[in-house]
Amino acid sequence: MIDLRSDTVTKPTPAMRRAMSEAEVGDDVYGEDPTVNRLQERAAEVFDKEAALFVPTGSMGNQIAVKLHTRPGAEVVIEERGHIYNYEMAAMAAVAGTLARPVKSADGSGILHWDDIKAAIHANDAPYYVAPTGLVALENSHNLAGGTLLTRERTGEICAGAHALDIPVHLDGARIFNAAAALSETVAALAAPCDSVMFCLSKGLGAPVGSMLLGSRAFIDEARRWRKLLGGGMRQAGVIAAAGLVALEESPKLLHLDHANARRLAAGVAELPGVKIDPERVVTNIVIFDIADTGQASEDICVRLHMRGVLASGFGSSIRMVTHYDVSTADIDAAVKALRDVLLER
Ligand code: TLP
Repeated sequence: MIDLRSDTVTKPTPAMRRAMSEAEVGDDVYGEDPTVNRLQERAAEVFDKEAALFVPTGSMGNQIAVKLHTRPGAEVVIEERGHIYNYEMAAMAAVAGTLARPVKSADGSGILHWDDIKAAIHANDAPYYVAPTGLVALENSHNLAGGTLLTRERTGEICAGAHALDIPVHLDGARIFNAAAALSETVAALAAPCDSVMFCLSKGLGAPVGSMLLGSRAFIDEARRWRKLLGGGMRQAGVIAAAGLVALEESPKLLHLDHANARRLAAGVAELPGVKIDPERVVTNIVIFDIADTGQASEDICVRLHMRGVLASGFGSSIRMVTHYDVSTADIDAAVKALRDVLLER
């Protein structure tokens, strides 16, 4: 199977498995797991933030951040396809008691400008019957917008605008290492103006489990309490943190290969009848294309791709394919061929 459903499907590398089997462990609820502590210190260093917390999932990291930055009844301004809003089980309502205020990017790229955000903000001087804005939530790279990017400058502009109104900014950086590779920036520079950032070890970086939440020391101390409250206090978690350390050190340098494969995939599918995609917009490892003009349903196409050994995700009139280190350039060519066969078969 050529599995292009997501980069979450990556299996741990031999180096990760070795590190896991040799990991020194302790009880992390007591703060005594040396490998978890090392991962947290190293992540804080790489991101140039005061502190970091190892959390089981990206969703938990994001939702702790939403909870800590807001009060119940506040709104969270977020791009309309943002993961925190669409794919985290309405946790921002269930856990933090907040309401999403979704905004569109003017050009449909998913890349917001401060002006798009400003128009959606209810500042302290808004009429009393309007919910105040408690948080701006950004996503880099932006998954459902097709892995699009926020530059350092754009993030800085948005944070400056929000901070001038005393509104914090959280960055869902599940794939911030992909963003950094594509922009030739450091993750620290991309996250610098944000009050908190979450990134995933378990996506393109290839670790089996885990994400990191980063911010000020006081924020992370409080986040640790909320991780426990949500059932995320882990014990000998060094076994998985060890793989995370390998992922953090080794995997970022390989992401450009996934991006080249994504560009190759985009160029290939752009040639197929009824497929709409602008290959110029494919800049990281996510390829989303519209199949409305093929006259076929995305679910149906995915089922028939599956029969040809290719897994993809269909939603609405779109199909998403994500490249990662477990797919080769030959796999990409085979996937394009399988899609061509599926589309021409009717
Ligand atoms: N994304 C998954 C699905 O949930 C859609 C995927 O296959 O891409 N932020 C972003 C931007 C994400 O893409 C994801 C997962 C998360 C947060 C949540 O991470 P997990 O799955 O660890 O809770």
